[in-house]
Amino acid sequence: MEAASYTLHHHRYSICSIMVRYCIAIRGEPKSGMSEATFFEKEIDIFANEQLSEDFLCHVNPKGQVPAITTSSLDQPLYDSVTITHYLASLYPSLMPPSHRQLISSLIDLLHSINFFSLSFAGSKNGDPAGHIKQEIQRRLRKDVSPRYREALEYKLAVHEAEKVYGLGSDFVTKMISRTESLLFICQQNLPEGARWMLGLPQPSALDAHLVTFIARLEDAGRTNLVPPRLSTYCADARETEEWRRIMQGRKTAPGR
Ligand SMILES: N[C@@H](CCC(=O)N[C@@H](CS)C(=O)NCC(=O)O)C(=O)O
Repeated sequence: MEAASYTLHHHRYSICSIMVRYCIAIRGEPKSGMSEATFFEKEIDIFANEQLSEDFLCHVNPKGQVPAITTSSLDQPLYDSVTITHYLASLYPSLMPPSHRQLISSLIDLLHSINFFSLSFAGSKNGDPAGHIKQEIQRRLRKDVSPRYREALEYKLAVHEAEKVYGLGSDFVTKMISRTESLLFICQQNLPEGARWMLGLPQPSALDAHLVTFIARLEDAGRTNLVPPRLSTYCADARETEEWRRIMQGRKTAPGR
């Protein structure tokens, strides 16, 4: 049987894309009886609004976000980093070893109940990224576009209002900070003394891929004060690994930080 091949649509400074890229980098051995899959990367320049193109919205991700995976192995593209992670774990079991699957999955869900955009961009000196994308969607909607593209842009606008524009309100950001503190407290309790990886597992799991990226983003966005020292060391050690270096190529998780 021919090995499956996947195209990951991503952006180098997208936190959710980095989470998935790190999962792929640490994926380990394929499930027994399955052959190794091939992963190609396609960069979508979200800073130049490529995620708003008709092709991307209609054929890759109606939410107009990265990461997303397209493949001939599935009827539909896959999008949302948590959904993609579960799919990857079904192919590469060490991402969610059966003995710890439930805990890994619930901690990843808890982590993703935090709006990363709020913590990354609230009070940003680099303009208003949420407003900029909203204006671009509205600009395209004023043009003579095909009915399917109009519908796709209207859906994207609704998603964007709910997830991004709303996410920058100060009460909402305060709530996200408090969720972050609770999450990191729980995670620290699940990092046994002296352990390299969460839950004391011998190799990194999907939880490490999501958590390391999240902590790295907090630090790169100037929110180091939210990170307990032991988790900061845990993240710094992970950032020294060959897998992290390979995907990040010496970059931070956000530009110009
Ligand atoms: N819940 C989604 C969030 C994806 C997301 O918001 N991606 C951002 C980059 S981190 C994006 O594509 N932003 C461009 C936009 O919203 O138009 C996931 O976990 O994948």
